[in-house]
Amino acid sequence: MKKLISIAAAGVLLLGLAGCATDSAAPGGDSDAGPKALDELVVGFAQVGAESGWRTANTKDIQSAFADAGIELKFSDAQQKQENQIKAIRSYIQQGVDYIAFSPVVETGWDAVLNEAKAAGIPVVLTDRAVDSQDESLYVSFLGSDFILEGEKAGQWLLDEYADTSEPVNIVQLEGTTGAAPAIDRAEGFAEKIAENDNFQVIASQTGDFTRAGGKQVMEAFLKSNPDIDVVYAHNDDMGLGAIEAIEAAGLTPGEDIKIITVDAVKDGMQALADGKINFIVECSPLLGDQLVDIIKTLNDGGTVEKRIVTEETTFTQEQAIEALPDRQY
Ligand code: GZL
Repeated sequence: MKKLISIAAAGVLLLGLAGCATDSAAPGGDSDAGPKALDELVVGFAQVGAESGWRTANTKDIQSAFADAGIELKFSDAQQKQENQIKAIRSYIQQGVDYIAFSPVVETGWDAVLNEAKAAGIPVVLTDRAVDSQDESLYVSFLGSDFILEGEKAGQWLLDEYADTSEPVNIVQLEGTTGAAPAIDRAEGFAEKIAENDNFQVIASQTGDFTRAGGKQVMEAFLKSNPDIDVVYAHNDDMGLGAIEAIEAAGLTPGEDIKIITVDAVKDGMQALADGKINFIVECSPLLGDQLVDIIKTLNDGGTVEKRIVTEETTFTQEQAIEALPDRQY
């Protein structure tokens, strides 16, 4: 009799384990039970920080999209520190959320924590910024911009603007956060494009960490050590706005004595563009919330999503900014 009971108990244990393995491997819940109701879903989002107008617009848009969808969003702000994002992701794994989404502050150093999410059966979606991991199974999808193209668009404007110039054009570059995908790629795309005109030379390049204060501080140093700067290429509006403060403090006229190109097209940047203090802005949309909700809903329904979903973006001249400003959402 004892033998019979022990075999039955072993059988129940195996079934239970099998059931557990199926549950933990199923994205967003138990694949046998089908999709969860949206109000049962929990998503953990690890945000970079609140370093720029773009970031605060991105956070607001994601939070309102999940609120509108009735999906619980756990949110963390890493103050631009990778260790804080990793801590937040680990905490979401501990809490057993259904999905994790995050914008990696830098490209490298994510494999360990993403493998922990994978082992826990929690699908991960990258938003805004990418990781350089060789193992693409560590995330379901990347949703964001083509930063190389953004850099190329900035460089193309310069080529057109100086098409008839035979004089050297001295450019200083305000880089985004060191190691961040937008900083790496916007520099790459821009450099490739301006190489088409050998009058262009980047005489100084340094990170302003995507902040207005950082852009101002670096631009002050550039102005002190470079007497004849023609152009500033800033990887985001906030650093460009900081550069404007430094240029004006030096008694020069931004947009005229020194031309400025930035990326993002947030309201403050567009206002400076309309006022003639910035000459050209390449748009980078922070409005990723609805697309992220759609990805989560599709996965929850057992569907599949594209590995890379690139957002639609445009560019703005001073005239276009004057027209677009009244309807600008962020
Ligand atoms: C780009 C985003 C960048 C913005 C900056 O998608 O990661 O970070 O261009 C923001 O304004 O700080």
